[in-house]
Amino acid sequence: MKKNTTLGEFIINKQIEFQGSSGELSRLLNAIRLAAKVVNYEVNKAGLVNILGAAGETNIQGEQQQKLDVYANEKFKQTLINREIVCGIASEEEDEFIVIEGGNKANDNKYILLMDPLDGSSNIDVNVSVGTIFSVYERITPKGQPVTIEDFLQPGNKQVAAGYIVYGTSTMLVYTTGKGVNGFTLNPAIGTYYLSHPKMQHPKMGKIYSINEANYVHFPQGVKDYLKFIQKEVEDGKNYTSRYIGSLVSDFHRNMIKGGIYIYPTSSKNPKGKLRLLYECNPIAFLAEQSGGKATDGYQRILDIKPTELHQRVPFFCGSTEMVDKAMEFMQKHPEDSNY
Ligand code: P6P
Repeated sequence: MKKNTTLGEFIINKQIEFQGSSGELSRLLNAIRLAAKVVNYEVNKAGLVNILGAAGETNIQGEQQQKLDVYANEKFKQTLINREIVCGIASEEEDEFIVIEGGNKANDNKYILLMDPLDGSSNIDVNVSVGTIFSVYERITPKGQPVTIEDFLQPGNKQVAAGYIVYGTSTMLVYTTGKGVNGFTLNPAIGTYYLSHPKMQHPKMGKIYSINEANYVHFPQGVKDYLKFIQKEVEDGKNYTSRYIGSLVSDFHRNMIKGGIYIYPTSSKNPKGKLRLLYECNPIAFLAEQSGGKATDGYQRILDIKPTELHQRVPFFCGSTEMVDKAMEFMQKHPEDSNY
């Protein structure tokens, strides 16, 4: 497909490839495209108006909600509900999942969406890139009635689509529908996304490792051993570098382009890890695998984990296949840490 293809054209062309598709997924992706533009506008001007600072409330994670968190959550919800494209939504910013009634029409929709509307929001005040992460499934309960928690607790290997918007030096929308990963860059002057990164390939090996080493003393032994292995490699003249933005979307995006591994392990502070399985790890894992990378909890494939709770957390090892495999070698010497 030619490089100056717009996201709209790409979605239409891809829909044609999906034999017998109803167009619902295309409409869903177009709704995300619009909401992303609206949020991008606010994120980019956040420093200019009094939209920064905590909204004073805390979300279910016990984290101060930045006003932009709340704003992004509302914008994505509003766009999806107004267009009656999905029958249910789950969000990091919502304690419970949202049933979208909207007359029987909405209940007849087959897709649900899970999202982290603004991940890394603690970076907003210091002008570091943040992102929106989304994950799409087909409902599994019968159409025509309200969705249930069962629809949201599907393993990541059932995802229909997943992606992120990274609000960085440029705004990009990167997504997959299970046929590879493609990246689109927003031209803010005209509000159009253009295909800038077709068929993204995650390098099998890299030299970047992303982890918050301040928690080192609390890490499981396998992670400590992996970090010691890297330090030994550096001693032996191998080239590694530590890069940690504190924004999952940004760290993953960089590693997918340059190669690298991102690790958020368990620790005494986060006994199950910090990242949420349903709307952070599963979508990022889907993108990682679709671009040739890998994502595990240190022991098993993220996409095979059967969720038990909406906001459950898991340890996350994601990125270049050879780096994830090496880290897992060290983790598997300590099976006791697999029972988080
Ligand atoms: P820490 C942001 O809150 C986030 O969920 C990810 O985007 C990021 O990688 C991680 O948490 C940062 O966590 O504990 O290192 O500040």
